[in-house]
Amino acid sequence: MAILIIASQDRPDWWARELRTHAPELDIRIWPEVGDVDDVEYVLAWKPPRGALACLPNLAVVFSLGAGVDHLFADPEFPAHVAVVRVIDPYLTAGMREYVVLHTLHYHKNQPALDRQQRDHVWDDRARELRQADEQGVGILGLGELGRSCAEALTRLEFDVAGWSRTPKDLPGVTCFEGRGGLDALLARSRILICLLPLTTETEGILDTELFSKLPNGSYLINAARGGHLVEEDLIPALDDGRLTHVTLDVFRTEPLPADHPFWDHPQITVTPHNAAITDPRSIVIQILADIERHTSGAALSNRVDIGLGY
Ligand code: NDP
Ligand code: OXD
Repeated sequence: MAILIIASQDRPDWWARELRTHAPELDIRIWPEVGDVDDVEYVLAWKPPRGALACLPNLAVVFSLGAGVDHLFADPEFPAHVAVVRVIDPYLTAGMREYVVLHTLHYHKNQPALDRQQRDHVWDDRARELRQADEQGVGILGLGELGRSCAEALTRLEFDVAGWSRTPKDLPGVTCFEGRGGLDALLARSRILICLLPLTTETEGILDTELFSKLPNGSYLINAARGGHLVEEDLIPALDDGRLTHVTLDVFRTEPLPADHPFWDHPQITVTPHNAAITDPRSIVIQILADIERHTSGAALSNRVDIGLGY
């Protein structure tokens, strides 16, 4: 039995080192040095090249090195019979919670306008209408592992939090909406909209002109999910016509964001390099090894993805 790491864009040596620290007896290989393909039963993957998984005849489980699994299903040759396990990890959840709280507070405290005032040497302490946190409607698209934790943290800060999911939810202090029928009501009350959805055929391109038109005028957007959620060409017109005031983007259709992309220099766009929450091999590897043990003994895997739903 061998474990193959396919993560050329995500520090494969670090993952290998962590695996070897905890299980020195394992046969660990790093793509593209696969060796005998028949040996490989488990793969740790982040954005594997097209066809890389399909050529492993005895592959049983793919461990996504992120919470999202769209990077696996983007491969048209993805072998649909294998099990997929994704990351659910307290450090990852904390990282996202911190990112979302940071940028929500940035908007709540009107920081983009204050930054402009400092640049222009303007002292104006009345530059925004007074709005308390409990008058600030915050909407979260996606109430899964990450969305729920962000909703709880923002509720503790007394924001007026609502969330949207595919199936009904009941979260203390959070107004919950579900399904396509519930989306408009969430948008209408969200001055700060946060996207934490998985990228699937249902959610691709959801952040578009039509959605922006249903938000209160002058809203803020934080997209920490996937670049594919945003219709990029719809964003700058929505900022220009005042529908949106400022947006924070951690994820992009093309990553790294090309140096000549207009988002880099736009004064109303904050760009971060897909680092809202980072998987930490030190904690994930322990989970992966436990799952391999479970799989070997015929027990159920943890955090298994529903391939039909795509998340
Ligand atoms: P989960 O699978 O736990 O949660 C997904 C949520 O989205 C669920 O509430 C689900 O609804 C909802 N959802 C899915 N499809 C739809 C739909 N069609 N309509 C309405 N709601 C829908 O995912 P996580 O919270 O763990 O992660 C979310 C995403 O965040 C990841 O897929 C990844 O893309 C991104 N991410 C980004 C990172 C970064 O650094 N920028 C780091 C980690 C993750 P239901 O509960 O009903 O199933
Ligand atoms: C993830 C990510 O999906 O880092 O975990 O984007």
